[in-house]
Amino acid sequence: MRRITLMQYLIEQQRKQQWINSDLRLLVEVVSRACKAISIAIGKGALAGVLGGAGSENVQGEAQKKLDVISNEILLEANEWGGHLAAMASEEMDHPHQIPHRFPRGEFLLLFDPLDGSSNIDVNISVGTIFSVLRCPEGVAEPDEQAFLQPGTQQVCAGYAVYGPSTLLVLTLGHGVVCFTLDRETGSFVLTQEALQIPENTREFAINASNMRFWEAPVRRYIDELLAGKSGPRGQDFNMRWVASMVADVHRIMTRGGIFMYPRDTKDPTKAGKLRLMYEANPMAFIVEQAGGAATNGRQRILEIQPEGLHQRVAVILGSKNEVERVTRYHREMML
Ligand code: AHM
Ligand code: MG
Repeated sequence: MRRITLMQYLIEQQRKQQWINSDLRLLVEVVSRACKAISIAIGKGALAGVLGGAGSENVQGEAQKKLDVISNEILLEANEWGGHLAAMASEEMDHPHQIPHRFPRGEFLLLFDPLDGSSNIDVNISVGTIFSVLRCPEGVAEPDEQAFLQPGTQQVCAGYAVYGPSTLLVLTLGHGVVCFTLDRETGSFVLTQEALQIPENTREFAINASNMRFWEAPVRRYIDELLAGKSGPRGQDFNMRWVASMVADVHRIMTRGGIFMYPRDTKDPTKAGKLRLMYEANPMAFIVEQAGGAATNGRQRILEIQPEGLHQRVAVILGSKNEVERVTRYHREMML
């Protein structure tokens, strides 16, 4: 079989399909190189003294891990100088990061969660990087927060890296989803799966059930029905999985189907959910839809939500289409 590296794949997308231009190609290449560097740092673990807390908090008041800070730095430094970006935004930074004036500016905005699931780092469980690419609005020279507040339908590219037994890069340019595996010997990402498709039906669900007492009625109903198994209204048994790294949970769903839910709950009425819209929910929703799945917040399609803040939280229900549609229907029937 012909080995196609990420670079070859992108050049072909630019040359034959004309889905991307040189700047977007460079952007994806640079992000993939940064992911490789993050993968190496994570792989060294305790040997490099990178485990444990950084002693700081991010804008959401969450304690940062050393690797959160390192991964954020790697992505910023890699992307600053290439001339492909107008600005960047990250889960780990309060405000957008401007491109230093000594470098040329490009047309794209890059958003990322540099190390998602980082509470799993110290116990050696899979973590990942999630990213989303938007166009900078016309005529905006110094993109502020407002420039980033575009609905997910405007994304031109999204992807995630999973740092697990293998390091994978899953990518969409808006024409299906492809997966690359890092060849640690050559240092290249090699195409290992094309046209990923999420099965429409599933018997597997992912939710943090410790929050059950805070769930809203439609989510309770749905999960109760699944738990009732064969003798319940669904007439079949369901299996549960929860890694607590969204990238790992979503990648399982991309591979064999399933439904992932981090619903809105009553734990903290000021928060619409736990996950962040701009650099977690939107890129994952784009990827999942491109693989034939669905993604809603129970009330509407995630990609159509008009963002109000860079770090805004949102409920997330995504994965196998028929299950996501069922939960969304329960919300429609029970919440209006
Ligand atoms: P993070 O971006 O601070 O790592 O938080 C997001 C993570 C997701 O990866 C995961 O799905 C979720 O938080 C797990 O939450 P919980 O610990 O409540 O189960
Ligand atoms: Mg995260």
